[in-house]
Amino acid sequence: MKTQLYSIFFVVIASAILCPLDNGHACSCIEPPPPLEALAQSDAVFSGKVTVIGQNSDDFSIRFQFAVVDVWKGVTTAETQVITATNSAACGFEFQADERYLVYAYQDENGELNTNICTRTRLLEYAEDDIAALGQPILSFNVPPDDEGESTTTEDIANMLLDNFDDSDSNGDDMLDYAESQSTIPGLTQEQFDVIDTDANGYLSKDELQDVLGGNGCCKQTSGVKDNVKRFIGDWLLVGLSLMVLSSITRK
Ligand SMILES: [Ca+2]
Ligand SMILES: [Ca+2]
Repeated sequence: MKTQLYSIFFVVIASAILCPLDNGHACSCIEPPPPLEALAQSDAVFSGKVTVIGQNSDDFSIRFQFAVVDVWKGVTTAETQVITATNSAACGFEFQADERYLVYAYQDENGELNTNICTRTRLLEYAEDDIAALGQPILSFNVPPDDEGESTTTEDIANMLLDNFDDSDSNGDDMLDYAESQSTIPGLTQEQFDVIDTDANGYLSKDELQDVLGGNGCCKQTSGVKDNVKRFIGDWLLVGLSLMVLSSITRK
């Protein structure tokens, strides 16, 4: 019990010491405009995954390399770099490796893309409203594979198209053209489409889709289940650990 009181006391003291310092240097922002206005004001808007952190950075700024996924403005390459201040007190955005973000960036005097926490830049998983408002990207690149099992591979694309074949086939000719395929997978690129369209007639047949899956559509779903099981076990391990820590504290 005593230990507990001490630790609460410590936290209170620590925050009293740390917070004023932090506030003294805090970055203050005005509320960013809604997505379309932010799009108009930005030089570049794209979604992408952080691949390299810190190359060619200096004391004040840090450079992040992104594998670009979707572009709404200002990026034409599959890789791009964005600079931000080194810490959040200077409004720097703390990008994490391998995470996906929606980035609103502006060009500095050297023509390099910059962003900060005062923009609408955010983790992609929290950017649903922005994505909806921004609409169709003007450009998309092959999504770089990651370990979250997202729809990235040709197999995944074929799986999704087969699952939604009849819904996608809006003219009912038993084939999917590019536009019909995009109605199921908005981010689908012509390149990805062409890979599956093996006879290059501009249409995907069920046979072509099944060929991609080796005829039996194996694997994908089971690996998803495996990931979920792994996550589930990981969660309970954490809960167990926290309980152990708690009980050891209260015992004292
Ligand atoms: Ca069709
Ligand atoms: Ca075809």
